[in-house]
Amino acid sequence: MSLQLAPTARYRKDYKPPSFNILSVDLQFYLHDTNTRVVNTMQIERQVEGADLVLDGEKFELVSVVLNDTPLVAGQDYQWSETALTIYNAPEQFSLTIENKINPSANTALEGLYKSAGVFCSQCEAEGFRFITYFLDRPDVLAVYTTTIYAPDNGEYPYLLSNGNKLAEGKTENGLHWAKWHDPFPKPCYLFALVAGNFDCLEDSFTTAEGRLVQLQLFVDKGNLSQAGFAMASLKNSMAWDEKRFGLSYDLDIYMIVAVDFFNMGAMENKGLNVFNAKYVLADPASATDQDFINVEAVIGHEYFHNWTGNRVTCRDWFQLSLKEGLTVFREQEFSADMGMRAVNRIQDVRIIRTHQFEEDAGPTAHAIRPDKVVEMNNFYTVTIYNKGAEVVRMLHTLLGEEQFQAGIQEYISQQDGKAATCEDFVQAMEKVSGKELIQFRRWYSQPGTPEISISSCFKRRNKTFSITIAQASDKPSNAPFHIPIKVEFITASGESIHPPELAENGLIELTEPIQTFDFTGFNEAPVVAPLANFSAPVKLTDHRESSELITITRYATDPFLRWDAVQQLYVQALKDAIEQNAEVALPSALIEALQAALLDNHADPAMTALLLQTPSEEGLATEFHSIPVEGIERVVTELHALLSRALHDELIAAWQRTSAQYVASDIAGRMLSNTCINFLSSRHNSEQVAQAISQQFAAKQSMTLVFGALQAAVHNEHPLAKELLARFESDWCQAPLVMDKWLAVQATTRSAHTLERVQLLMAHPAFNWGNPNRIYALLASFSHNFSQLHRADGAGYRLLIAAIKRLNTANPQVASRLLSPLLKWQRLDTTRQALLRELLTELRAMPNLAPDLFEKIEQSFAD
Ligand code: 7MF
Ligand code: ZN
Repeated sequence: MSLQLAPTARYRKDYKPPSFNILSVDLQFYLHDTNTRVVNTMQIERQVEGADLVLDGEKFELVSVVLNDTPLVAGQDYQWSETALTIYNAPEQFSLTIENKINPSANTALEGLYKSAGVFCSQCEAEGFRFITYFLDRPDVLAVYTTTIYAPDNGEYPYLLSNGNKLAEGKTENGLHWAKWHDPFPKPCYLFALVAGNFDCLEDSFTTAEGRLVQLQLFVDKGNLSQAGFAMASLKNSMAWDEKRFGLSYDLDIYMIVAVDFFNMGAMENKGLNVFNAKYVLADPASATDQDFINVEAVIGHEYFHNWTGNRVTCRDWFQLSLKEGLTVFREQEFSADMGMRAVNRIQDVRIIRTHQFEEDAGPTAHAIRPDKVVEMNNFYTVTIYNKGAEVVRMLHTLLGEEQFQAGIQEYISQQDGKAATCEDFVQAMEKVSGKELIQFRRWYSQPGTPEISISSCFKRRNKTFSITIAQASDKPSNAPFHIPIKVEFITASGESIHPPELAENGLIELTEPIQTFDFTGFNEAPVVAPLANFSAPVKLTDHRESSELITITRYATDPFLRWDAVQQLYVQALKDAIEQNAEVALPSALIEALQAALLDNHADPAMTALLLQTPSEEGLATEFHSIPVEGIERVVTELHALLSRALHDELIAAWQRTSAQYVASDIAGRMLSNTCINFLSSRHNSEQVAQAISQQFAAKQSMTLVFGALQAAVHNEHPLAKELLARFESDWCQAPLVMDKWLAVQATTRSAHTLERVQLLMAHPAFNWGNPNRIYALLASFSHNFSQLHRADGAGYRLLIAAIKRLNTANPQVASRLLSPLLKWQRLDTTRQALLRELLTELRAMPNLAPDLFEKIEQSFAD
């Protein structure tokens, strides 16, 4: 046993307001690669009699502490440890100046202030400001920041950026230049940002609804300006949309976005100075797919929308993270939906919830959207906090309607502007404007787990009544019943939709009891019940449905999500049946006919047809099982792909020819269908027609969507053309790292027995780089979601991933921790795989200097 000290847990119930408040802070940075000097002057006010001032600070060198112009004496006036500086006998109101030194070049964790690829860059959320200087690093301490940046005036750092407005700039006598920034809005330190480097800058402006002119600046690496236009347009769209739909305008005179190559996450909403991973900024049709464009728009929107939901109103403590993230994801989803394909977006969001959030709920790291206990905050940027959090906000929207929901937002913001709020404050605002009681609804914040819904019905011909009985259960036995909004449609066998008088206009039923019956009148026959329209709640429907009913829903439901979901249920039932009966996969012929008809229908939305043909992923199917049958899942998913390729062959050819003949620049939906078709078709290895189709599509150099679609189809289906296309793609794009990420990912996600050896080779390829998170995500996170190859029976997949995690443990724990998640569900695997994983995880746990990020997750997976 190693004698490592367990990192300490923090509990939501222990929240206490800070003993001191920091009103304002003046920061001076003297940038240097290995020895950056920070001078930090804070105006501080005591809040609690008798308390010591304990400031957070880690991994830097303290130079001096001065209180009201008096130098303090170590050991007498203050004491410091690895993680904190304690000042004794601090007065009521005082100024405190701390000087310290940091080494940005050595900072490979990319948290705090770091230097990568010639750029100084900061990332402070959640608790990274403590790596920059001593501070009260908690979101309920809001200060006004003035920041002066000094850097060598040698051409390496023409841009010196921080939050707010630039007050002044100049040069010193000793070869430095400087810029001074002031942010008038009080903010927590996690929203602080500093960037210094050499960029190209795309300039634009936006006039707010009140007629204020806002300067917009988008900074990208030299030479990339031509790929910045779409992000700028998305920013302006976001600003206009937030005014129109939420009545919220931007508040500073300048909005800056910097795209950087080395970044752990997608992007960061620092006040007035967003920092973005370059992959969510740069996009042009030749090098970025349609999905890349959609992601850029969504992430630009997300960070912009944080200006009100996160920055102006921030979080009281990190247990409230979903207050800003769930709400901002909801806003971003609505923005994307209003900008483009609402139904397609909704279906894709539901897929994320079902494959990843339900998976998290079923595993050892399950947590409520407002957790009770945290060891390492970085582990809580999860699909539960973000995506389930957005679903909870969406349920409020469904229960209250757009008008009352918007009134609730206005109420919440006017009450909490400039403050640090809680989830409770948010629900109270919604309650106040609507008069709707949300006591039981609050359980969505406190209880983890996925509710399971089961529906039975009873038709009485004599009095034409139809009643449905809905039962709710939970995968977490201690859960009390939830308040669940369930939107339903009733459809007759002939496809008529029936709206009984007892059903609300919008089809909404509110389930609050463990079991509850709802009565409806005016039915001449028993209708087909189609529950959960628009996925009105993040729940599982557990009933086994008749194929004929699902076919009726697919044909006639008015809600596109319901039509798509019925097909998904047919796929899942067929796959589960084949596993359980150890039989070959078989689909109802009515489904095949419906898919054939959809492929041939000139008037059907090609995007919806593409989604109907999207079969369950192996990971998605695994969430259907408590005990995961790895080989069975791999077998039936492969069989279903082959079955559809065979049964739909002629229609796939026809649809591919139709869509590829009529591309226009904006035809995202057509390209989705082309790629879907070519993917099925590529499983035919000896068809000249198919080989030609692949080659023709791969040659469409103006569209990365098509080029990559063809490449992926060939590689994933191990088509004879795959090798050659990979080589050509590599030689075309070897100078473009973000495009090479696709090349790495497509190989790492191939369901082939050779994939693991290939990934091993690729770790030594020049396109890979252990220091850049994007490269690690592209190759290794992709592999970690390659179900069949990760779970190879010989354990080689596990060993590869664990070795990577060990290598990253000290270099970049956040990235290491993300790679670990797919390995934690060992308790749901067979005994052989359990043994393999237990041994590897035990070994990892014993590692010296194990990062708390990894410690917390391993502990959770071993608990009970
Ligand atoms: C869209 O939430 C959706 C989610 C934290 C970093 C961005 O704005 C953020 C930051 C993580 C994981 C996902 C996202 C972000 C972060 C994200 C980005 C765009 N406050 Br970690
Ligand atoms: Zn966010």
